Amino acid sequence: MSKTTARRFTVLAAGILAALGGIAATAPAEAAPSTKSSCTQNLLCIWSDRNFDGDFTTTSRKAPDWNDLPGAANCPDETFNDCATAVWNNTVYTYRLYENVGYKGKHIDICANWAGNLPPSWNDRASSSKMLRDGKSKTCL
Ligand SMILES: [Ca+2]
Repeated sequence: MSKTTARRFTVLAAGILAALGGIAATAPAEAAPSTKSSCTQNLLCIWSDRNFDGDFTTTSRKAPDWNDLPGAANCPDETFNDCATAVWNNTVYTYRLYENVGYKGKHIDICANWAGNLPPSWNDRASSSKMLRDGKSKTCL
């Protein structure tokens, strides 16, 4: 990188930082949105809105009733039951989501490390989940 290019980059970076500082200064402190970075390793992370937004919760291994998952203040009935729109399977195992509590009804498999919005037919539908110990599914997202 030439000196001129480096200087331009520095000026640009300073401008971006100033802009971000301005945004942070005007945003209400209590309105911190959940972001994808909230999802730590070895967890199945769940968001109520598209693109990792809205209410956020995590689970691992077995979650037989998503009514019991915390953090769904803005979901109907304030539970994650029928309220999940985006997920990140931040684990090395496949996770299976079920349409009903108690691992009942139809299911969809989420591949290890898959992150995204659930298909439209699964929006606000999942009600329980479990990790598949035997690893991979042939038809996971
Ligand atoms: Ca359901």
